[in-house]
Amino acid sequence: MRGKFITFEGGEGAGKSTQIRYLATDLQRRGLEVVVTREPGGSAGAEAVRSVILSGAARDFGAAGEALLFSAARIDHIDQLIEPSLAAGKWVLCDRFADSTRAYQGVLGNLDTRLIQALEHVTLKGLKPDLTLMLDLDPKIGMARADARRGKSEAADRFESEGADFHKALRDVFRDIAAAEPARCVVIDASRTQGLVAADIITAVAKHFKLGDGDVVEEAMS
Ligand code: Z5A
Repeated sequence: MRGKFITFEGGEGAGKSTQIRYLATDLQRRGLEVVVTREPGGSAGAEAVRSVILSGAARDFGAAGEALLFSAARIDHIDQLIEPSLAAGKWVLCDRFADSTRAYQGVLGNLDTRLIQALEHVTLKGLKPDLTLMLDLDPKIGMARADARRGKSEAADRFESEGADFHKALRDVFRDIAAAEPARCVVIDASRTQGLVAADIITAVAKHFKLGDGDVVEEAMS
């Protein structure tokens, strides 16, 4: 049986990477095979594109140029990892996916919606997440978490260095995407402790896919 495809979206420092680990543990304990991956990246070719984009070297290409690069990376990621894993019955948990292109390059980059739709058409070839978890957090808190994690010596990357207005607008865009596709998206309040957020996510996933209760929920909350 084909596996399931779950994506995590949200602003900087919302806790996506942290929460993917909790969910992966829960699903593995249920006996499911899980693949954890991320965008940009997740395959050799896409990781190479990731370092170019996050270094800021492609910033001068503008939003359209960056959208093309994210799309090229996504094609490799889907072909090399996501589709083969789903076909093998694995559950794929992905840290960011096409909603990030819609939000960062599409809306905040002021690109024509038709360009984003055309890119999705050629890139995704019909692939759509079965579930998207939108981690919603005040960007001030998210940026503070990311700053603390990065430490003083490390420079902010291409998107971390955008201003407060950008990150505030981003939060609204992700909320709008979730509101427009309620059957696919669940908004999670990411302002609480890691355990409480994990418990919410595991409950949402169990409900969405009609799984029984897992044992990671109580553990995460303790
Ligand atoms: N991008 C794009 O523009 N277009 C696209 O199509 C795609 C991406 C796919 C990738 O950056 C950048 O590419 C991203 C969008 C853009 N830019 N930004 N900004 P990335 O992969 O390097 O970073 P990220 O995706 O933004 O994730 P992140 O900064 O690593 O944040 P996170 O994964 O959501 O959070 P985390 O690493 O789990 O947690 C951050 C810190 O907070 C860490 O120290 C945790 O221990 C802590 N944390 C986590 N949860 C909590 C709670 N609940 N309470 C307190 N502290 C917590």
